[in-house]
Amino acid sequence: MLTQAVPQFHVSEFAAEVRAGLTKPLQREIPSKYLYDEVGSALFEVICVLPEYGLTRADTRLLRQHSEEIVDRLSLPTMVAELGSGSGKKTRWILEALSKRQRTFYYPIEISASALAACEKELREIEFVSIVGYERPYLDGLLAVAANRGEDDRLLVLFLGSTIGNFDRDASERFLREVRRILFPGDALLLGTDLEKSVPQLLLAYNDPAGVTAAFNLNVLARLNRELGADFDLAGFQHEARWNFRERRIEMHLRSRRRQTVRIPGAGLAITLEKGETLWTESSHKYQPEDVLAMANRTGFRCDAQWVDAEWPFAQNLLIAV
Ligand code: AVI
Repeated sequence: MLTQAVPQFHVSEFAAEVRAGLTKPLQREIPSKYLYDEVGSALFEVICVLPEYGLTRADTRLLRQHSEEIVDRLSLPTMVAELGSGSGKKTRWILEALSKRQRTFYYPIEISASALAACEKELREIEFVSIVGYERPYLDGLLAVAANRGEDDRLLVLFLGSTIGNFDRDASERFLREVRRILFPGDALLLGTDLEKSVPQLLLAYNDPAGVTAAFNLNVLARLNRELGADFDLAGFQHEARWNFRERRIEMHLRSRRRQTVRIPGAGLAITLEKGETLWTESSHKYQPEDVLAMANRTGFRCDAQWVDAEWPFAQNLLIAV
């Protein structure tokens, strides 16, 4: 696989965002993208196989069952760009279906070099598929892919796994509009969205009894210790998953078990946390199937088809740029 690399997070950007988040007046935050260093990405892979977290299996099941039908709905030839390919396991089904009909160019776009390497290892043996990875933020990578398209090429963008749910609702629509601006009418976006389900089921999915999600969440503090010289005592924090009824999202927080002062020299910061105060680390929005149709219409797409998993409410949505 060829990889087009561009340096990602400069330490200064990381430090500035951590500083901005941790000094917010009402609720301190750490941006969720910083959960995914090498350790965090490995822990996320384990979350995906936990019995309590059905999201990834539902996503994969839908792709396995419906890839032929999805591909039948596309205009060919189509090149495939994936925003956040991760290990690439789910993408196999689409690439196999597409490569039966045409030679297929696949462009995974990832900020993690190790995830890109894993993705290429997973998919490189599929016949008639060429892979060129882009180690860049999503929209930068997509712009680069679109700039190299042939005159007759259509583009299929994959945004799987309900990563869209980790954006605030406004930000998710802004992001879809940005994606749409890069596409031509008739191009496609396959969007995975996790659907609303019972609150106890959701809470268990984000606070599993084996403690893997807790480790994933706490690792962000370990990362601040490693990369910004912070002195977080991980034992002084408790992982918490809560359902926000108004916003219809799971929130992950880290609750301080005592009043404590933490120094983060790399961000030029020292903060004092009260006992019980939380650091908000992630939101995971959940949808109704019709929310996705409305969101598509508001952002320059129409929903061509929607497939919902029977076991774990999750929808695969094929959106066409209008
Ligand atoms: C990557 N993303 C869709 C996951 C989610 O479900 O929001 C991240 C995650 N956080 C905790 N468990 C999984």
